[in-house]
Amino acid sequence: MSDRRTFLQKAFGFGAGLFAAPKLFADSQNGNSSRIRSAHPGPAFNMPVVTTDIGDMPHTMDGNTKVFHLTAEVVKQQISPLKTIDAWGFNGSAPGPTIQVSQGDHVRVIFDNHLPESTSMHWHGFEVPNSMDGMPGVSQEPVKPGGRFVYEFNIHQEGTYFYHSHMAMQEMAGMLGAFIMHPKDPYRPHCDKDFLIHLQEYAVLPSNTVPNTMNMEFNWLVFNGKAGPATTPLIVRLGDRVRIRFVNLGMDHHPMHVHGHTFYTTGTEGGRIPEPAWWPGNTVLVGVAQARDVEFVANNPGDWMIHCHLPHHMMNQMSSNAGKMTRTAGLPTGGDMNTGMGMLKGTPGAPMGEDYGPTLGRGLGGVGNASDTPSTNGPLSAKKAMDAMPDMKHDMGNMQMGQVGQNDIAKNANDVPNFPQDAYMEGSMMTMDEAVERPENYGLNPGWSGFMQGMMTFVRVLSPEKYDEVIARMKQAKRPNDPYSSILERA
Ligand SMILES: [Cu+2]
Repeated sequence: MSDRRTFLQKAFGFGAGLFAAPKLFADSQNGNSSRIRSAHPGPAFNMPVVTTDIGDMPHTMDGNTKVFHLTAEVVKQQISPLKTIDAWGFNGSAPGPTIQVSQGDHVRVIFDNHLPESTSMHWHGFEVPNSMDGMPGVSQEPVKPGGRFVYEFNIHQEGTYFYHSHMAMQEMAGMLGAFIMHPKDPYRPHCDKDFLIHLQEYAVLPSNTVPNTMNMEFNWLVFNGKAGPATTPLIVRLGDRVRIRFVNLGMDHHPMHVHGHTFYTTGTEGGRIPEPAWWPGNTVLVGVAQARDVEFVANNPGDWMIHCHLPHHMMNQMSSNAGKMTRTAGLPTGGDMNTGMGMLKGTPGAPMGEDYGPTLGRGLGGVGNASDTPSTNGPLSAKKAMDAMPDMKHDMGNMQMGQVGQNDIAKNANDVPNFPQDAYMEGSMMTMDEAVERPENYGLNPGWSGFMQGMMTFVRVLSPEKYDEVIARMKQAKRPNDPYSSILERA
């Protein structure tokens, strides 16, 4: 802009004052200039994108070619402190690491298949030659187990793109990743922080580690491969202009909601939206196979939720039934979510049948049972269940279960229809601040983690002093391949 202004000034002798008018007009058109401009503006440049909990894929140069090594493999993905699943991903994580290139780059991706079956790599939305599209059996032969395929193409687009296996079930097992094409001309206004959040869902039965890619009842809803409260918050400084790129490669659409701020949707999976066509909101629907970039000035201090607004996507280990039936004395035990998810055998073949009723989706063999937790065929005693989850804070006084503590529930709770709606799901019972401790969580309200599940995280809009303190702690942690490294290097 400044170059152009200088040029125009020279060419036409325009005074600087004339150029202030269009900017004022643009601001008033958008209602509030503080919503549009960062509090600390500088020259526009492309900030590297931070993919929390995932990070970037490194590259090497071969002449003018950016070379990436992408390996499809089975990965252990810890989605929550007590839940590690066997996903299929890339280079050690699911989703795979984010690839970042610039418009005009020439890119080579050396793709190795370490999976037990064939696959290929599709470049979603890329305008590349057909032979590079990664459609197995059509544009190329499938890449066999142990096989390799080299993809090579020019980048002439810009925006938020992604890569994924073109085998549907492989995609649902975690085979996806982000591919950022930074624009040759940096976007304006400049964003001080640029984040990416993958939206994914897994169906993993209790005491299992393998996602059932055919199941439509997803019980683990994750951002960048982590379920709340294990998600890492987005750390920003008060006044920063922030971009968040939501990417959805799953089975459901996700209405992504940000608290405390009004954002503009500035980009899609097809690249940047011209500024006059941006639209304001606080919730943006991110459909399957879509990306949505939103931008806002973080001018409202505090720890603000970012979450999918589908109620079932704000939970972990969801189950089918709730209500009084779970609270009668003498529960038949051992019923599990296999049953609760509708995989009934024998009679009665209905979830509400007496044989199953009280245990459905609740009696997982113990309170808060999870795959990596010792389990029995019968209920664990409260003590055993707690001993098995040492990192969790078990505040008996605050437990929501009427049998244990009374603090959080009314005396007549068991007589109220529909109670409990959220036993096992929410509340301070499952507080695990310490289990998910990390520098980005420093200073959060004690007990915060008990109310974070599924697709939930924060954007923490911190005062300069608090921001500096959290950043200092993040630096101090010296984490290898820190997804935040590009910000920490600048801080
Ligand atoms: Cu959702």
